[in-house]
Amino acid sequence: MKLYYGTSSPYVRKVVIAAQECGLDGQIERIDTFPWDKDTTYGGVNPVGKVPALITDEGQVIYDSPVIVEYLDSLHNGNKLIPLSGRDRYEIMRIAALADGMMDAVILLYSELVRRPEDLQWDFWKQRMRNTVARSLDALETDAAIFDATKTDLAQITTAVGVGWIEFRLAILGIDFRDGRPKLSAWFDAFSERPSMQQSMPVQS
Ligand SMILES: N[C@@H](CCC(=O)N[C@@H](CS)C(=O)NCC(=O)O)C(=O)O
Repeated sequence: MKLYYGTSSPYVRKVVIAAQECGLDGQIERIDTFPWDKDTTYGGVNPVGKVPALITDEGQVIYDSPVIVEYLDSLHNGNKLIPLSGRDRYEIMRIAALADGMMDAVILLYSELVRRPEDLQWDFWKQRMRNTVARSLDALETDAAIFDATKTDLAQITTAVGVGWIEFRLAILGIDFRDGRPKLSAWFDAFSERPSMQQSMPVQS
């Protein structure tokens, strides 16, 4: 399999962690991709122009990150990252959607702060994204009550890459996810000990 990859993307990190937790990381070749490059041809792989995308051994193209994780989860018989049925399946998918939505908001905020010239930045928009991130983190503080760092699933992986990225970009965003969120904070520290987390730390690209 081939993974269109970026070293600082939390969505890519989600897939890398999932692959390792599923015992599949040795089967994935990484293709370094910078979707913001003005000359990139990556839109021919994923028309939306976002990493990650996966090419399966059969040549099928799969995106975006939740779909890739579901595909990887179908390739092994161990502990499933997404339960196949029942209430737990929808609870895990809901929390993963919450953490994905939080990442979407924080990345829009980051893009506004870093990619847009300061005199063109829109304060209303930045505050709206900050509010979304704060509400989502508060909801994850509640959801962290059911997290168990000794196990793994899509909800925990997505939350970990989301809050990990907020911490990675702390100096630019000025958002301390730990502030007033002791459960989320303690869970993240414990979950971060997993080898899949240690071996996928974000790196500035
Ligand atoms: N929903 C997508 C989001 C992926 C995404 O936003 N990737 C960012 C990198 S962190 C990207 O490639 N951005 C390039 C762009 O927006 O043009 C997923 O889960 O895979």
